[in-house]
Amino acid sequence: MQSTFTNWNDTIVAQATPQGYAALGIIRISGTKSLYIIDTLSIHKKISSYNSHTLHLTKLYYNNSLLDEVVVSLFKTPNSFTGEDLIEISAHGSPTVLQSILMAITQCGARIANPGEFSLRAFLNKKIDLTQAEAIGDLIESQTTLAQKVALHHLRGGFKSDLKLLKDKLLQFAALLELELDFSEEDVEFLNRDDFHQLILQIRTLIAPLIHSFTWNNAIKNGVKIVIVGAPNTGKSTLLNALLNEDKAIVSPIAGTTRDIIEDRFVYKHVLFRILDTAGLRAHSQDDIERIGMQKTKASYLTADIILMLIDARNLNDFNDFDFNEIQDKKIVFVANKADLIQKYGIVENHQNQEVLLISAKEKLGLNLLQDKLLLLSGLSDFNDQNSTVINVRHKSILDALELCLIDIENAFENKVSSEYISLHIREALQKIGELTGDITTENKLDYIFSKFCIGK
Ligand SMILES: Nc1nc2c(ncn2[C@@H]2O[C@H](COP(=O)(O)OP(=O)(O)OP(=O)(O)O)[C@@H](O)[C@H]2O)c(=O)[nH]1
Ligand SMILES: [Mg+2]
Repeated sequence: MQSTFTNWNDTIVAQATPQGYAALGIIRISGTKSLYIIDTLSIHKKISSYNSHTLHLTKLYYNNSLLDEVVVSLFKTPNSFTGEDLIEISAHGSPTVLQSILMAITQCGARIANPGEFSLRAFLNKKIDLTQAEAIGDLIESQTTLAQKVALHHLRGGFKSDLKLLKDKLLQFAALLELELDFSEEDVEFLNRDDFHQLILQIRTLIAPLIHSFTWNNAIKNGVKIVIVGAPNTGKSTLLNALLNEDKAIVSPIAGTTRDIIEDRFVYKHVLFRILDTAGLRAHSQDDIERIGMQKTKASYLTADIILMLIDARNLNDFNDFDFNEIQDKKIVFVANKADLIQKYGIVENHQNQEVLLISAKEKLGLNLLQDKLLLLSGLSDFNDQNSTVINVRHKSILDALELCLIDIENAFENKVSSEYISLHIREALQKIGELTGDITTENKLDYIFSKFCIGK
């Protein structure tokens, strides 16, 4: 891909809404020619003569033929998303109409935007920092309200304010140390060593929860993975259907019905869960296909966040047959289905002191208990979206490097290593923070980050 930086002065255009038929379709133009272009198309109304932040109902024409009647939003530089003159055209959402408007705009001198180019311009014009730009991408991709809240928090600068705090503290630090270096011949100490140690600890305490929050990254973005396992005929497929509220998997009294893995998603109290129904596990199978199904089951529960172990409520000790060695580090919920046959619901304990939830998938009884338990095990039940959360891989890797750098500083201090050396490490730490907020970036890195956006963002 050509670098977006080389075409920095171009006026760019893109459809900001998805392709396909809809009530409305929005086209966005940004750059120095935006006003000229809209005036050329809106022959009866000179949009550029109005104030910024105004809306205009107008007809667009090209080569004397009417393209559409549209609403134009006018944003003049520097008060726009990109910081440039920016026009948003709300047209009728027909692909042919939108295509013809786009064509006319490019004929007037704009070019089709590269992925993420609007956000890139917003960033380059200092309208947003890098974490906010990335949050736009995360927000648009978010599939749950939780992911949306985290992204919105970043967009409002949540991450940025934490980082600023960090950076200020480090700068204070660096200044005192460098002062010491300037006066090195006099052998004075401006920096109180205890205060310094405290400060490093404080900074590490500040970033530790950020780093830890990445643990939730996958769960927030892609859903908590639950795999239902159990012997054939225990009602795994019936349970999947009950949780999805849909007849997704085939249910039958024949043992060994499910062979392939069946997967779907549901949201419970804002948390997205991915649930997988698998082939029943049994010690001996004569059937080749069933054996392949069982292998697939094993592969899938090894990557689960939560294993939902299902048995028949008529024998609460059936769990004993299961080989738990491979899944010792997994979260497991023990569920006994067909509780309608013993007319007992709620939480009981079996002989192994395992907590077992009694439910009936068929009668949809006890499901709330199970859902609450899954929510609890997901760790996201009391997730506080106001806390800064790192859900971006790039941020996580820089924070990891920053933490190592702080540990280095701490060790260097304890071992009475020279101030020059420590000051070097502090600079490195400041560099890392700059990389996070985008104060320090190379063109290549920016191109890479923004090219992952879709066109129109
Ligand atoms: N009484 C009662 N029957 C149930 C319940 N849940 C499932 N069943 C029945 O148990 C039988 C097996 O159900 P499935 O959901 O197909 O069981 P499975 O675990 O997916 O079975 P395999 O795919 O063969 O491993 C069916 O006849 C269901 O109607 C329940 O809560 N109560
Ligand atoms: Mg099944």
